[in-house]
Amino acid sequence: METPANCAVLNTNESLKLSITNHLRFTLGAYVESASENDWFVATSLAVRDRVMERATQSRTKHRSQGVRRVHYLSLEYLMGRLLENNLRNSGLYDIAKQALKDMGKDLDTLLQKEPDMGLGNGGLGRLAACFMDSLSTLDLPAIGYGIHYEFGLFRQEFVNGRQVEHPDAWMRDGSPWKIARPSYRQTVHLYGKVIQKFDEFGHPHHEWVETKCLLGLPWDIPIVGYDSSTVNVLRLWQAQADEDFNFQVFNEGSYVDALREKAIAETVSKVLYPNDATESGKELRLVQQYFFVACSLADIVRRFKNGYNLPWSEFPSKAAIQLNDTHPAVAIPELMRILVDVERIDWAQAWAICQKTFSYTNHTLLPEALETWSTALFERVLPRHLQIIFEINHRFLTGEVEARWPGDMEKKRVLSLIEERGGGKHVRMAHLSVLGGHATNGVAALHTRLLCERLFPEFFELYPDRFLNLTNGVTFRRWLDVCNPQLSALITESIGSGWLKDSSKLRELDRFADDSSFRERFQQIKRGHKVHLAKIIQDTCGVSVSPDALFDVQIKRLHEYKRQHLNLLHIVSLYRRLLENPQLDIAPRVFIFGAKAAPGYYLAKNIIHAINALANKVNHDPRVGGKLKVIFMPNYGVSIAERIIPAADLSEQISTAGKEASGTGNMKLALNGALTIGTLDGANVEILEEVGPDNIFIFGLTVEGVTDLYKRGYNPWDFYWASEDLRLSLDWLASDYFTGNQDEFKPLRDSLLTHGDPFLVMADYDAYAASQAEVDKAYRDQPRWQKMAIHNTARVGKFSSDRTILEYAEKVWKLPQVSM
Ligand code: 26Q
Repeated sequence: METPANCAVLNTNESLKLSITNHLRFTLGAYVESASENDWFVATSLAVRDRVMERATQSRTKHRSQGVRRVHYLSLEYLMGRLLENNLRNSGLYDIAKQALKDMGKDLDTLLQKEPDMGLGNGGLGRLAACFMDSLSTLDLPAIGYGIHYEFGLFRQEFVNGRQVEHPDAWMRDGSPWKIARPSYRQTVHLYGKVIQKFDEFGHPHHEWVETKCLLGLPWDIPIVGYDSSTVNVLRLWQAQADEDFNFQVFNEGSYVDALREKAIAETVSKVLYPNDATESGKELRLVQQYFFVACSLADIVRRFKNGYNLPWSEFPSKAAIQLNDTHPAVAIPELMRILVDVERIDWAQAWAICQKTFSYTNHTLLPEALETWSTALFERVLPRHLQIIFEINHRFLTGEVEARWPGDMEKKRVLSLIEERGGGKHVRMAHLSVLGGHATNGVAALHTRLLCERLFPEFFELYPDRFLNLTNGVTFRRWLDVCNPQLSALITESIGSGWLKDSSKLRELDRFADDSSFRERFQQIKRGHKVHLAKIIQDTCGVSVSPDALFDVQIKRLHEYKRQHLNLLHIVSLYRRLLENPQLDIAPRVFIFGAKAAPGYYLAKNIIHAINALANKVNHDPRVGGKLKVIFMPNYGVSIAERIIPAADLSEQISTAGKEASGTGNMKLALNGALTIGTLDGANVEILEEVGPDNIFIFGLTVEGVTDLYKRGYNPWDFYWASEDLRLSLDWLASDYFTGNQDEFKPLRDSLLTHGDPFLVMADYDAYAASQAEVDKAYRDQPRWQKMAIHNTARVGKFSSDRTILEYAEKVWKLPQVSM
């Protein structure tokens, strides 16, 4: 006989029904008969959570009792999206839940749409962290993700007269059924204050950080359910709270209101995600956010080490690996040094060795403006002791290893220093700190890693060649195929078995089906089904009707000049113009689909959004184009909208200036779902080309070397302007008053391409891009050929599973065991 307690969490129809109705009645206080859709969504999520939490506890217990090494992933961003469908599919509960709800008169798929996205990130870096969490649990690797419990995630985007308007994203205004507060693991964080040197009774000096301000960090845990695995790791997000004791003094002085104002200020620390995907430097709150979550996370890791084992500190790295997701959490390096040297009183050299064995760093960008630096003046005010530690690390490095390798070479010292001197001020180079403070630095695609070694860190690479390695990014095939495209997932499983979901190399077995016309027909029908669905969404959100038989041409990613949405835009203007000149122009009908948010202060990016919307407004209402052209800008692009667009895409735009896009991951998701790539030889496109073969991809434009040569020769965009009539007319038309009635509206865009030197070589690549687009058009009109190419894409991108990436991290960087339950 089952005990009632056990009955409550069985994976059966009856048990799930009981759980859901119990949550409706006892957790939410609702009547089953009159509960809202949102109540049903919450109750269903809680019923699933019940089934998952026990496994989270078991995983933790097992990891602790076996004393295995864990990886601690430190990231300022996690773009988790929705969790219910993912957790249902990964845990094999989807069909049971669907039936159970149906029995109670509810439609699961409708409830799934009730869930708000957890959008605690900007773009690729944040979504990568989410894919990695999925793979870590799936592969039974012991892991904890640490981040910030932002009250407001990335802004919600609206268009008003074609312009981006930002609104707050109150993702957890109604609470979230997935997160659980852990008040017993609350941490205290110190900030500001000053450092004093003290001496013990033997005359040995040490440092004390005093007169600090205190903050509390409350952890919220989110269970991470792997696919077909018993491991449930957690994502632990810190929320800032005021330290009530600290304010007691003020209360006693009768300044009740002042005290509460202090409290409100303390709580701003985890209030909002910075909506930039390139550095916004010098913002004190950002530094405080970084240190706040790093200090909480390290204290948590240290607590676990001290309570769990009775080991000397030298064994710390054998229990804990810490991965820095870009330099954003790099203050963890001086923080661990502070704990070891000031608190635990370990000598410097030993502490430094522990640090280097513990940390590793992933670089996500080569763009000089996106490399984080902090002015030493600001750093000293917020974290005085940490700045001292950084200076000491730097002093020992420059006078030790650098001097030994390049005696007397001041130039080498200048370029390697952790401190940069510019414009009269000193700045801490967080990337240098990250390379120096760890044992591994990796880039996120082969080309990017090569450029990292050759161009960004050549002297560090000379000094420590073994410290650098490539770990090409990947994406989780569960969310980006099984969840978002269950129809294709089922067809693949029917054709080659379900092994591909855990071993993506098996997808290659699909390759031979490219020559099977009945398979091609089914593959195409699935794509068409998604296009019909997306067309409906487009109709509902944009009020534009599009044909599912048109070529769906998709560019979805953050808006940035280097990603060159304006290159795409110029080509559409050209098509529009050529169609008006010649209404008989024989081209396959196309729907151009954009999804992109611009950083609120990125003026030119917002100008490009406005230009695309203005063009869309004209094209979509112009009867003369005969339905051959539509332009759609889907507002509020995010994970959930991506899950609708990606399965419906025919063409994937990956058109960054060569050398600027570190990897890209949307390129992988789209290829996996059978979209063909039009792209430059940049980031992971290079490796996608290697995998799918040159016949199944459209590559154009300058290479990294071509870009360098062009700059060396002296780039003049006017040369290209005058050389291409098509380009000239398109750009001039766009910048005229035709699209908005105001001839100055898109002057910033035009000026950036001409008077301001076109830093991302849009003009230089335009003709090659247009020619490549003509090839796309030709290929699409040969549908059997196109379908074959699409199938080869799905079949050949198994390399880009985040499982492969994570297994490489586990083997080469973290040295982690797989621990099955
Ligand atoms: C830094 C300081 C202050 C405010 C914001 C930031 C900040 C925030 C987010 C800087 C950068 C980011 C995000 C960068 C990012 O998403 N990079 C992308 O990472 C992907 C995963 O590796 C790559 O595929 C993309 O090529 C890369 O652009």
